[in-house]
Amino acid sequence: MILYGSYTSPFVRHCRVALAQSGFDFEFVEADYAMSAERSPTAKVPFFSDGDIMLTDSSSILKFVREKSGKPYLKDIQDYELFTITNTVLDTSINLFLLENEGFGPGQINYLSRQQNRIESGLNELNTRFSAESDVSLDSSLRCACFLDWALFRDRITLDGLDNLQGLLDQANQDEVFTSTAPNLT
Ligand SMILES: N[C@@H](CCC(=O)N[C@@H](CS)C(=O)NCC(=O)O)C(=O)O
Repeated sequence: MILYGSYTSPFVRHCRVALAQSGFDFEFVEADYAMSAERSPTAKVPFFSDGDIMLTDSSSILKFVREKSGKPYLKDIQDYELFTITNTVLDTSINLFLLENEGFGPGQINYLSRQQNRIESGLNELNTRFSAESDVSLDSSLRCACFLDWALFRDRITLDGLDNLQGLLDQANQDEVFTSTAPNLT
């Protein structure tokens, strides 16, 4: 099994954690923009190969790894819903981050201020749906912890007043597999 990606991507991190939890032997290969444009139809990381199987999205990679190791993946509709809300907030945050690096922000483009509002409303909603006791073995919780840690690392958010999300992240940080994949360890 080979996982291709970057050390800072939260999508890649989630796959690294799942692979480490599975106990499967896998190789991690750093992929730059040129390699991902050549190997993935969406020109994004992560992408993954296992023999003839080629997967190009963190969600399909996670489903493959969880099922191959006999573990549940998004066990019920609420787990799935939380995963997808988190993904939308994460995608939006990354989109804004990349655009701001190119000099475009919410101050200049209306759509980007809607994107910024989406991040704020999404975070507030996630704070009501997760708790410090949320089960961090679930992929919805793990996706959220990967998002929060990335957004803090990139100074995109604060967790002031979002105590449940802070509690969820604190809980994830008890796990050595999670901490060993932190974006600041690059
Ligand atoms: N839906 C994809 C999203 C992956 C994604 O957005 N990856 C970012 C890195 S965190 C990327 O490769 N961005 C490159 C670009 O936007 O050009 C997944 O879940 O794998």
